Amino acid sequence: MGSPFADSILSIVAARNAAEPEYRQAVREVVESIEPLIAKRPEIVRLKIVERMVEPERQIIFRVPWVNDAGEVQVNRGFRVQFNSALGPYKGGLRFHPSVNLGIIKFLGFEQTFKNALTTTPIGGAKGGSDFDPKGKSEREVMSFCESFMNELHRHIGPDTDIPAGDIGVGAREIGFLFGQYKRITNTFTGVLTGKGLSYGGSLARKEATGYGLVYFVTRMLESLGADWTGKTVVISGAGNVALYAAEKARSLGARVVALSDSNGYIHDPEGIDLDTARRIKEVERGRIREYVFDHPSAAYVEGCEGIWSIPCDVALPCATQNELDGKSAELLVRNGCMAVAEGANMPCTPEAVKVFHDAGVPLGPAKAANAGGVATSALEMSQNSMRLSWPFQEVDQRLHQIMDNIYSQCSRAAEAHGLKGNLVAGANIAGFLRVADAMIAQGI
Ligand code: NDP
Ligand code: 2IT
Repeated sequence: MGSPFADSILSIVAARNAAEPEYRQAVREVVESIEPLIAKRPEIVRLKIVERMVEPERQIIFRVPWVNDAGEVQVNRGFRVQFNSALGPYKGGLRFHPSVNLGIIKFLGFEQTFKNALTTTPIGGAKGGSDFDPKGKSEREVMSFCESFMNELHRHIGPDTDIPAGDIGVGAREIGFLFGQYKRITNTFTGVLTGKGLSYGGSLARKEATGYGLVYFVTRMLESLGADWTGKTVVISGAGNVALYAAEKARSLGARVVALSDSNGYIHDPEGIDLDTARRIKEVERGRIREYVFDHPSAAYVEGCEGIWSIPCDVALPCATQNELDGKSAELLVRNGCMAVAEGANMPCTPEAVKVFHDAGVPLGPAKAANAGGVATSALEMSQNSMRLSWPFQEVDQRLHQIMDNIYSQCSRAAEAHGLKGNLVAGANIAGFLRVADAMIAQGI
């Protein structure tokens, strides 16, 4: 039981979104975190700001028909949830994964709104995607799906309206196919998507940005403990865009990354993972992480993902997917002496895991702060596209670094100002919420 305010919001959300547990989980965390604000800002209650925030501005669900290589017609479901435009045009990624449904997209869009606010760039929150599984599909099948997806999506997006990007299952290849189809249909060449290839308007450092940004954020967490990356043992789940570039940056700062995973299992290389091999397998060959041991027989491959958290480490970075790190795994990490955890994925820690870390005094960098470097750099890509120029890698990386430092400062200051010193989860929720709430109040009902 929370306060009457939290209970009333959560009961509305439960009634309206009964079949969407991930969405309700994301809302609960924010609503409980902003409790200390509610007494200080009565207009938030009077103007029903939270009730308005938990109802997306617009939800689009559409049919995506396409033809596979066997000549058979396939039908997938497409989504775009335009959550909140108080701070700018809708912005957020597209996820292509068989587990995608409306509740998953809504949890991601809700989180995105506050994350984007923390970046202090002018972007609202959205998310989209499909239950299409790009795994095992030919290049032609992926292209055919992307084109069909854009045949409907194009009428809902635009460089000043809604700017999608990548997420799980959507990387530079898919963004290219989507961009090409948008351009063909609309006869415009604009920055309507981010994460584009460098030859047609993409930003340098966007590919690296989420992983690098995560590591910049953790640098500040380690500093608060009087520590740095040198000699730290790091466990990272996932082996996709976020995981690989978090690993690269952590290693460049002197850490040893000993584990990576995919949805089948994990590799453990106590000497430190050879990232060239990992990148070749995942980025070039689109293979499975188990193939790593063919080149590095001294490393171990273990079937199943959860066991990755039993590997002793100083820093744990869950970078695969939601609810991948539960209470039991959190207890294992704490028992093995883990000193900091930060979420590269969106909502990877279950509420039980979050509680274990808090009770043990292990700092936790929440997703909407720690992984905001990707979307922040997407906003930098939008700026470059609007100006029709492109900044050097170092300039984008420096801006990213400043943004991540600023996000950390906002979170730790907001936590302290509300009597929750060190609680970065509450700090991120309060700071992000306030920014969106103030803009909503200013813009009327
Ligand atoms: P990728 O598709 O590049 O990689 C995803 C990785 O996570 C793969 O290794 C994948 O394994 C693994 N994975 C996906 N689903 C599951 C699952 N159900 N169980 C176990 N492992 C799984 O995606 P990203 O790296 O881009 O995204 C990873 C996380 O980071 C997501 O939560 C995403 O929302 C978040 N994120 C991404 C940003 C970005 O800029 N790309 C920005 C901010 C957050 P497999 O190959 O077996 O599917
Ligand atoms: O979860 C996220 O922040 C992303 N997938 C990146 C979104 C974006 O618009 O770059």
